[in-house]
Amino acid sequence: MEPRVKRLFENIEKEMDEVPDAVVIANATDPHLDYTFFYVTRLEVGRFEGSVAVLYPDGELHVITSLLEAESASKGDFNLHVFKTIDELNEIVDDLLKNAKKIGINGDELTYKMYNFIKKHAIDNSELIDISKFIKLTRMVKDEAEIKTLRKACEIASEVAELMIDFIEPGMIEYKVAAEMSYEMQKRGAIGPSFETIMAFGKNSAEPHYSAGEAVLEKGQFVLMDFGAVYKRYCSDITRTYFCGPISDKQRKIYETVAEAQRLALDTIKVGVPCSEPHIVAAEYINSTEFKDLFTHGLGHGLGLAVHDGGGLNPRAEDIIMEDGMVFTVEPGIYIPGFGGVRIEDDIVVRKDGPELLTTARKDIIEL
Ligand SMILES: [Mn+2]
Repeated sequence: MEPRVKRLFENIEKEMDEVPDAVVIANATDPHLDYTFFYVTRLEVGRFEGSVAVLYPDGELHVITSLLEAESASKGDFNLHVFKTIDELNEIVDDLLKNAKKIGINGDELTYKMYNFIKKHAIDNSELIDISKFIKLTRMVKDEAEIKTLRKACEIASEVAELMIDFIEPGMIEYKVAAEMSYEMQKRGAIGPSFETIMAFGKNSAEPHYSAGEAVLEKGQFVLMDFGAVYKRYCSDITRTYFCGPISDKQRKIYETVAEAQRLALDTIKVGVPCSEPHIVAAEYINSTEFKDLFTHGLGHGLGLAVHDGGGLNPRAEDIIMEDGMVFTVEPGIYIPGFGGVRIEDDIVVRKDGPELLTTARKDIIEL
């Protein structure tokens, strides 16, 4: 019995009259892997291309994989089926779905090819239903094992953010600093960066989705870094903005405004609050200052096995109510085209009385 599988079916049951007889999670080829496969199997190692998980309402979990992944899969706690030939694969899946009149699929992640694979193995007159909404809701609420892993991913990123305070100097190139950060994260146990590291000097910091280019750091510039670590498949995501001194009055004002917006947003976060609330509070504050309309994105997103793990803190999320264990980024920013920007991002767990901070790097005004 896998409690995560059980919880998924419980969430389906809350809204659907008839729950599916089975849910099938099917990976195609990397990068078309459904992280829900890793969520239910808890497998920390292995790629599992072409592997399939079959989930039943009582929490029973079956995993079908090839010989290539047999060793990695043997570490899991589920019913394992290893196939050597395609005929064997077909036989196993046919057998697991022989009583399933309704089959749940993850429409958000399933490729057309794997959809047809499931359809081929479903019995006649069976129905395939998209249950991606419930998968998202289930994965949004992290259990303590997940939070422990996320805490470590965040600790690695926080340490590296602080390490950069002494490392970065005028004359350095953006991409070389980004490379140093990846190296330092991996030295601390990360398997790699959780996305392309953003290292933006000067006016480049006004582009929220810049990456790292060839700009050379000069005195008086913003230094915006947005990055994260993958640890045991779980992602952290942190942003710090430093200044290659001396800092100007305008830079200071932008920073203090973003920092206050983040404090106000964090103050709203607790169990029972709509996910739209923190964004509204942060945006209203920024819009009441001279930096009106310069906060141009949502306040935060869900975080977990994926960097954008479903759900988020934005004005459209009024129907999703915060629950204990939800993990979000909280990242207000102000961006002035041609001048530069500031973003401060932390990762938090929603708790009963307020947010539990997972990222801990310094965020006072720092002149390098
Ligand atoms: Mn983020």
